[in-house]
Amino acid sequence: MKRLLITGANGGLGSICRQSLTHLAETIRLSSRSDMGEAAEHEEIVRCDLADRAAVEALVDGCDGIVHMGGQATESNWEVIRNANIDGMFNLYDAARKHGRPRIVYASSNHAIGFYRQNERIDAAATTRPDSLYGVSKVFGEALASMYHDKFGIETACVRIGSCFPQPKNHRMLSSWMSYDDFVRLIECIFRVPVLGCPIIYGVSANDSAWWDNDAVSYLGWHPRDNAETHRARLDAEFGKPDPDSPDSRYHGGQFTAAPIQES
Ligand code: 15L
Repeated sequence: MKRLLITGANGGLGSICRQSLTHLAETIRLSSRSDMGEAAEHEEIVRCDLADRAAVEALVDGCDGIVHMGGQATESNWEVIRNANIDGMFNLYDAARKHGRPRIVYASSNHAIGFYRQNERIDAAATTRPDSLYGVSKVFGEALASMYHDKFGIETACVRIGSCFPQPKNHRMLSSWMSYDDFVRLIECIFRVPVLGCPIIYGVSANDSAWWDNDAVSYLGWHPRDNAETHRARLDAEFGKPDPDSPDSRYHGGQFTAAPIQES
């Protein structure tokens, strides 16, 4: 690509993208609401609030790929969710429609299906069961991506990211964890495949106890290599046996299923 836009470049995964995706484009344009430091030679830095429609139009102009990591990444009150994940998503997609229809990686989340029980294995065809306002906003984003694909041909990989951290932090993440290396390999596959479409992809490593089936996207050629199981002994030693009645042991979405609606 000539220019790849990474939104949310200061977030946990945005920073990984900034470090690890330089080989995908001649220029990487980075956006965030906060200070991103000095631009490297191949970088352009744009401070931008996704809720600002005109600013997002200018941000997207000239980009032939987008990795959309921006927005609110956990549960919050409705105003925060709406600005970042509803208005922000619309602004991004409508700008993409007007400016060359770039291919998009959308950071959706397992919280779009968080109310499935941990004894249920699901695939991309499963009905959504969001576990929070945040999860609802991720379902909205997937629906928006689908509409912009069907109507305007914009291709999006809707990645329902599990728990993408350096290592699993608790027993739930033995199922939901995705390593940074598997995440980067996934983004490479998404931009390499000749025809992407608008698939739902579960962002999860090759964990022995994974709940999510990615058979529908085997055409991407993505073969995750890491396995959270290698962390089980450490987690057992640190936390002991998990409480079977805790939301973290019951539902795919863990604690998000028990989060209250926050007043503004
Ligand atoms: C998410 O969607 C969050 O962005 C992340 O912080 C984790 O909480 C993750 O889900 C998870 O479910 O572990």
